[in-house]
Amino acid sequence: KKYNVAIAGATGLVGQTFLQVLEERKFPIKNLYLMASSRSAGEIINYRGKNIIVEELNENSFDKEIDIALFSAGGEVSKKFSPIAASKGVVVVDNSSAFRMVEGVPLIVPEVNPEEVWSHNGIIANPNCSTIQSVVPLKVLDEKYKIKRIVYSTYQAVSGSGFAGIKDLENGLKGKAPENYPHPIAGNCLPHIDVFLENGNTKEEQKMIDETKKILSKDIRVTATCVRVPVLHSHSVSMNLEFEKQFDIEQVRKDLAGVKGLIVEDDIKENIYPMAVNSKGKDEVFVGRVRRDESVENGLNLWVVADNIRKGAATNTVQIAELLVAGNKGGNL
Ligand code: 11C
Repeated sequence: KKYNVAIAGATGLVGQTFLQVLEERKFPIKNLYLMASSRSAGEIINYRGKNIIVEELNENSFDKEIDIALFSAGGEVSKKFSPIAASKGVVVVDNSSAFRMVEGVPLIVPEVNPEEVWSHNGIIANPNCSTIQSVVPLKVLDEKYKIKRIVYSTYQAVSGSGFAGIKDLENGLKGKAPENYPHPIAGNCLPHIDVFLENGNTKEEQKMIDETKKILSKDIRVTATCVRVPVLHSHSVSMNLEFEKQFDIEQVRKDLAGVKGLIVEDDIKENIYPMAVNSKGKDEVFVGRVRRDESVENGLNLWVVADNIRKGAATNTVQIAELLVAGNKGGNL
């Protein structure tokens, strides 16, 4: 069976990557509709040799027969148009933060909680990029050793801010002032991703905290510091974990090696560990620097890297759509 698929936000960085990933993974598409704001409407995008005109996303966009819509057009656009699409029988997989924490909206990382996809009421949320790559190694470790506390410290690429972030870094390297960030990102680290909240966390930090608990279905103690670094592609996350149960470090390496979609790169004698430059363009999550934190009982440190636009956004969204398609036994998705 083939499906009618729409992409909302088709001209953005994630939207463009949706197209690449759908093509690479041979997603069973009957008709593909590309949608964007009026600014981009009329642009022509080639998909598998066919020119498709980008339509303006509006209230009537979902009147035609569409099975699945992949949204990556920002939270406000999702809030407005995802419910309209869902009310017309479309299943929306939304990459924005608009519905992630809404009760009844599944928040899915296919390696972690694929079965929850079926509890949807028309909208399924794709988590924040830094959360996605972080929870992939956590499920097996929680099942075996019971996580007590997580400390995340992130090193996030400018592509997390879309084309505007990339432009700020490229221009900054030529000595130009930033337009997207409040300070230069070239030669700098900004402990500031998204807006600041009442409790002093940034929204990005709060997303990692809240989304981790929702995806793992567990009220774990989590804290995060999220930092924008002058890297073009791929986020890196240092994870400090504390477990209730004892563990054997060699067994932990084996546990991680057994996780689908996770690649262990950990040979310090050969200077092998995950790096942003190597994970660019890949769909897997990479983990290394697997070692005991000797300052606490049952403490573990990990270094986790993934392409934020692929596994952190487009690939994870398409994988969610693949779950729907694989589990569809002829009825509605
Ligand atoms: C960043 N993580 O790197 C953000 C981008 O909630 O989907 C994605 C924001 C989100 O800036």
